[in-house]
Amino acid sequence: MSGGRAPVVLAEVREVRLPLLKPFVTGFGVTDSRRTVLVHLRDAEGNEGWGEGPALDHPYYLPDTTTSTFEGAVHFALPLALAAEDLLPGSVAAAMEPIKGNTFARAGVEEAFWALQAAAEGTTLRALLGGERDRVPVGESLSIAGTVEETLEEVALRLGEGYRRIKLKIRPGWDERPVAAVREAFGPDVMLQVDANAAYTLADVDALRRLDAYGLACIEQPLEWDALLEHAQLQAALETPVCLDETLRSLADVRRALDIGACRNVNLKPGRVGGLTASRQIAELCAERGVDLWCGGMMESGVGRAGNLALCSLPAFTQPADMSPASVLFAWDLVDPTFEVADDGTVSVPDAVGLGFPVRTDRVTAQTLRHTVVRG
Ligand code: OSB
Ligand code: MG
Repeated sequence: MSGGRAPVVLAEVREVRLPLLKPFVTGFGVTDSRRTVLVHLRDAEGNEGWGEGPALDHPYYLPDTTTSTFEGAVHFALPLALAAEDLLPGSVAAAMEPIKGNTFARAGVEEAFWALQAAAEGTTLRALLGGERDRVPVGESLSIAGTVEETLEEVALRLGEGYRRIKLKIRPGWDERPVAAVREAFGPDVMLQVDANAAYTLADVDALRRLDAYGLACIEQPLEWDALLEHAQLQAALETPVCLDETLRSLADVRRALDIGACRNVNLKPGRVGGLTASRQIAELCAERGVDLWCGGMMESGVGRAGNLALCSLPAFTQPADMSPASVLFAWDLVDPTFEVADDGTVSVPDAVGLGFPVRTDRVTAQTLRHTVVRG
């Protein structure tokens, strides 16, 4: 590329309803509707870029919502990005830096510029990000079920399908019982971890210490989203590595958390940290510090999963990703064909140029709840 790229002639933001198959139950409550935000770009040469800002509909995971993400993308992230000097993804990320928070909005815009750049260069998102692997190991994140029997059935199904790791959502009253049952039924060798989505406090340290007996890969986000110091206190009291999700919203957050021992394991979601540029920096930091790193999920459509998948091809990712395919989460995907999990529990990183998956624009249009053209 010589000094930047062709001008962007179309830039639009869409709020899109995804066809969730069943409610997702976690420590923060029930998610039974899934609206997401898509960013769509086209340049003067006809190259396209799509990105997703996968905040949830509600503010019970983090402050960002689908609504705030749509507004943030339309009014701030996309206008700043379009004003970036050369429109390259790194410049776009830098141009959006004045925005505080609103990480999902920035990530959706940035992903669209990454995909556009890959399309313009005739290369893959993986190559553009500097990724190596062509297959990525994945695990499932299991909703809180009504009964232990239901949980065991779901675990049996996914292990049978080859998934490399099981993550159980927990909350006070639903923690040791399902964990003990899964260990009892499937043995000590299954990679097992739990995610509390901020449902505990330091007063629950005894209940959390009881989980030390089960050889868990990690306990994800036991305490409140902003409880950085408390997580350091908790980690000192636990043998199981604490993993942070909600608390880590930037490279600086990850550095602080590692510096004070608030976690020994990192869940990285590009949406939550403001995009793929920050994600790559976080990956580098984790590799430097020898900290286990894996890619989390936000129940993205295939548009967002495409970015996650390309990111996971970096060698810094040492543990399986939360990457259930659309066939587990949705009636259908916004990309077609989408990815599936192979018998060995891996997902193939696409070889196709640009985003890597063909977007079903007919479905996107049909599912659009609102739509703002920022340029075009
Ligand atoms: O805490 O990791 C989480 C989904 C939405 C919001 C938060 C979380 C999750 C998941 C789902 O666990 C993982 C996936 O996208 O497959
Ligand atoms: Mg989590």
